[in-house]
Amino acid sequence: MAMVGNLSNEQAILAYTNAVRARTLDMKIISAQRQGIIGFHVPSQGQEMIQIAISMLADKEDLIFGYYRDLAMLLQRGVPLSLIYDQLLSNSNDLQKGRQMPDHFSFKEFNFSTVQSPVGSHLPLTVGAAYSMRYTKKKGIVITTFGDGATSTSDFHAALSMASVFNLGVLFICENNGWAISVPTSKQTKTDIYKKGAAYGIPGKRVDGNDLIASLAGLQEAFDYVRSGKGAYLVEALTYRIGPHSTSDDPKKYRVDEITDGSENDPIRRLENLMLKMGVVDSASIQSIRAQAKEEIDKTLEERMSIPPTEPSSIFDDVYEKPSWIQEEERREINDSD
Ligand SMILES: Cc1ncc(C[n+]2csc(CCOP(=O)(O)OP(=O)(O)O)c2C)c(N)n1
Ligand SMILES: [Mg+2]
Repeated sequence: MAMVGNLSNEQAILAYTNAVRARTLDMKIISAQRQGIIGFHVPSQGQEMIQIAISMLADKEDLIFGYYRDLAMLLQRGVPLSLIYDQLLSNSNDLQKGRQMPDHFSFKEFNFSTVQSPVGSHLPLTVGAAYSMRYTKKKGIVITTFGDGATSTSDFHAALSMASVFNLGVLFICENNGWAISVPTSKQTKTDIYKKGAAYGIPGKRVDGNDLIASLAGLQEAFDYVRSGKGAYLVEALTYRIGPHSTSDDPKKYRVDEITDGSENDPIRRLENLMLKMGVVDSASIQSIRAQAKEEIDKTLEERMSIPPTEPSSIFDDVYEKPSWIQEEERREINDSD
């Protein structure tokens, strides 16, 4: 039977479907941002394959410290679309009660820790989390993703150093999309990112993050290494940011797009072509996956938009065990001004 890599047909189709869902969702969010429905967005387009590969290999008990561009990873991990929209909309169903910028997700049930805004600041936390997991004899490893720009922060180096010295189970995965906003990777580093592990005694490898099968094969070795208790591992996944850094950015000012949505070198198109070649899907099933994704993504946004926003007075919740009289007074003022 023809197969895509070592994947069953079901696994390949699920991965493809989630990549298409992520791409479609991304475009929907940008459109909603332009209409003033969602405040801000950091697109994940182009980076879907490495993210899907990470989720395919991660176990449920593994703790993920992702970053703001990991939409496809979340979908493949099984996070419901409705919860993603609730966060983006800051509605009253938002698990973070509207206290985070859009895309700064936190899904405890899925072992996905809160996305941090300051670049690289989550990396030292992964070391603490891995230490705690070992101390409390919890199963699983810690997986973290970050951009090429994050490797220029001191937090990256502090994290690698500590993870190595304490022999901790952290899988560091750099999603090198070639850019840190308008700064190309060549202005971040003169050496290859995956080689930086060597300075800390951490093995490193580079994978083609735009190819699902290559990503899975490359990552497997890294997962096996970390799971075996040997220590941390650094993977550099070469990928590409299709489109702007965020909805506040215009990349035409500083670059020519090398990969565009739907072009032959688009990672989703590459998987699609492979699946067609292996006879895993035909063009009718591709059309149907795409149409279903669009319908689900349009319909779910409509549905979640009807949920009322987070109550402004909820800003006082979860801060003190017993609110002071000043906070009670302020809460009353907010409620009275409604
Ligand atoms: C400490 C810090 N410095 C600067 C910024 C502004 N900033 C936000 S994202 C970003 C670029 C990060 O690039 P990279 O790590 O490659 O991730 P990418 O956005 O390309 O996925 C910058 C400079 C920030 N959020 N935090
Ligand atoms: Mg980058």
